[in-house]
Amino acid sequence: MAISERRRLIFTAIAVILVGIITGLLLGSVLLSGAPPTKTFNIVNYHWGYALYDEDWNEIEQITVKQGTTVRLVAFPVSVLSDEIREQLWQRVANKGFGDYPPGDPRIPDLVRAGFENPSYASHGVLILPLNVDLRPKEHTSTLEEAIDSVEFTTDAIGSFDIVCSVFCGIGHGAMRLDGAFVVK
Ligand SMILES: [Cu+2]
Repeated sequence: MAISERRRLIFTAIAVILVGIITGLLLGSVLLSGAPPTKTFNIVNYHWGYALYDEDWNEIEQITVKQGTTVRLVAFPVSVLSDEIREQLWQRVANKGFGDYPPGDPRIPDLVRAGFENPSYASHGVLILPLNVDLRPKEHTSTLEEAIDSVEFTTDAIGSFDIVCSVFCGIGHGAMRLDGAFVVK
């Protein structure tokens, strides 16, 4: 074999190996840098309280995510939920009591139900002040798009954050809060 031919073979071999290494590195970096999926949580607000659900509508006690997670929060008014879930939530109001109505007062679900039939039944807000989240879902709209409100953001600060109401919604407004509802670890 002539020297120049051998040299050409060696060069070709080196070139093939280099291309292989570079392709491998590029593929690896693309796979590793793939952004983690967005985590979605549903928040329902009602007279007067909040209920939290994961993206499959399993109820959860609090939203817990790791720092750096991209989170999508979707806020729903009770008017878009099933009668069954609404009754469940109003029963919670009865268990807590409000205003002149003591905890467990059996008149409360009827009162809230009657209020809900009124087209001006108040809407509520989902405010997480330190995270700049302020969602304003609307009751009694004609489309779901008008009713829900959502936001997407990446968690930055570690901590435990409260949800409070940002819309003056009546007698239970001051009590409408969920302490430690959003936790970033
Ligand atoms: Cu309010």
